[in-house]
Amino acid sequence: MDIHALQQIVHKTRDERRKQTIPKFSPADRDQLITKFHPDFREAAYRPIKFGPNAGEMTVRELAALLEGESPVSADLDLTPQYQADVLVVGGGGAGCAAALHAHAAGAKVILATKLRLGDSNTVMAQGGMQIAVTAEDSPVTHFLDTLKGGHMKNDHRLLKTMVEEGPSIAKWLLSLGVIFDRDGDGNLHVKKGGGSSKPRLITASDYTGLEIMRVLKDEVLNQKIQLLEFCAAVELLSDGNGTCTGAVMRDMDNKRFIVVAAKAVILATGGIGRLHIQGFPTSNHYGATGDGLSMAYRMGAKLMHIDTFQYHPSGAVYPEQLIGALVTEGIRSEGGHLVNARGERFVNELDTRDVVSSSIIRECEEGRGIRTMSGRVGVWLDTPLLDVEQGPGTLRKHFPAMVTQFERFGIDISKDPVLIYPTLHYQNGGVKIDTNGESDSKNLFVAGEASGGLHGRNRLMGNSLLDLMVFGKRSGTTAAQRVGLMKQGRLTLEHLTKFRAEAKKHGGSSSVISPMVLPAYAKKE
Ligand code: MEZ
Repeated sequence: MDIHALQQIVHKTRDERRKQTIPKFSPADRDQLITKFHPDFREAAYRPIKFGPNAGEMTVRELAALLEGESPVSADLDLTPQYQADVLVVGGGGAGCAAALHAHAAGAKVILATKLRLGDSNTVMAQGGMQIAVTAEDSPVTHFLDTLKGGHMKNDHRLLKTMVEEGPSIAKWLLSLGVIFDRDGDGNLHVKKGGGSSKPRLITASDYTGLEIMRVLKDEVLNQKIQLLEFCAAVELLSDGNGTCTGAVMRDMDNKRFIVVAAKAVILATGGIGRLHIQGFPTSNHYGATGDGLSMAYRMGAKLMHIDTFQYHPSGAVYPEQLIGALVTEGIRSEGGHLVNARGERFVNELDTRDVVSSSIIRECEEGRGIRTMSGRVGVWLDTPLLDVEQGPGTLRKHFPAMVTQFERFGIDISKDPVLIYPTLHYQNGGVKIDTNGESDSKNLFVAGEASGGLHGRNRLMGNSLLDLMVFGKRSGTTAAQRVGLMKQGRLTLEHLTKFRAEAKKHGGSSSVISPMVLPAYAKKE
């Protein structure tokens, strides 16, 4: 059936649905639902890691292959450095820019290297806001408890305490740099409620919050004249032979040659992993999200944590085909948008945590209550026109201009017609284990933002990623700069890689997988 014919059920059932309140699931029902339908629980998708710091632990096959993969750097590479820095930041998204700015402000000579352009990152994809306890009714303690509950109590308490307590100072810093957040009628920061949160706590810049933050951070990196290496992908770390990180080997993607950067400390801010398309899922992530930092840190001997859990954002676009996997912000559900199955029924409290909402969408589709497109994809409806019906014509366009435009480009008016959605691979809940200053198990190797792990437990709450990357970008940048002030540059060796290769050989590691991946598997080969 044509998509417009299928949409009619949403319009027909709207008035009836508006009278309903859908209760949240009991803890036991949530657990049962997640265990049965969440992709994290599909055993066949997982296998144990054969060797290295996380040997024997389970992760998805796509990531296990990369962690055990072969470095593109040969043992006899000439390690004479072309560049020298106090602090090398790898990654040009929010975490990387925040780390570089704070390291620079603390007096370090900083190089920021990024494999695409400055700003190309998942930060710009974060639409619906940033959680910070800024209102009189809210507090960092409440933020802590909400996040802990959302993370299934598996969050690292010290990281979480640090993040929620530093939130308000981050908001101030961003405002001082010129980020334009939404305000209410009294001029205070306007706050919205996100899934799994007990208080309205999301500060927003319309539905392009991450993009607005990145606009300002990018400008500031340029204003401060921080040295940039664009189209320059880190592919291997360097060590002094005693486990301390001393720089990185980069791939100059324009000239197809290796570059050696000597640095007294390295901050990996390489972002997420969506472009591995774990379990065949589409993704909301940017083109460079291939988990590079995880493989490099792993070879260096840094432990990873929670790498068996990923976030599948409930609302990835299913139609039109050009937008498959693209994010349809949770903000629309926060403002009252209903999720509706093929029978016109609601089936979950739309503001439950993401793992619960995604599992319930998958359940609807697997049990035959999903909507199938002509190309064979399946999803459920997000009733977007409801916002205009409830809050007056023009609401959707006013509150979600980026979302309206994203669909308008394909001739779809989401204020008139509902959107077909299905979970999309959005975030890696885990990553490299860090302490509260962002330092990994390997000395002078720091990790900030999505590449790090522990803070979010087994399920991240909406809006906590933007705060995470600002707080730990800042802390890693400042700590690294202060640490290296009086230090001498250490030796540049690949001894950690030689050890790793020996272990790989012992355990039957495959040399056919080159890691890090740098660009998605479907990118044009060099
Ligand atoms: O934190 C996020 O993932 C986020 C804000 C996403 C969204 O739905 O807008």
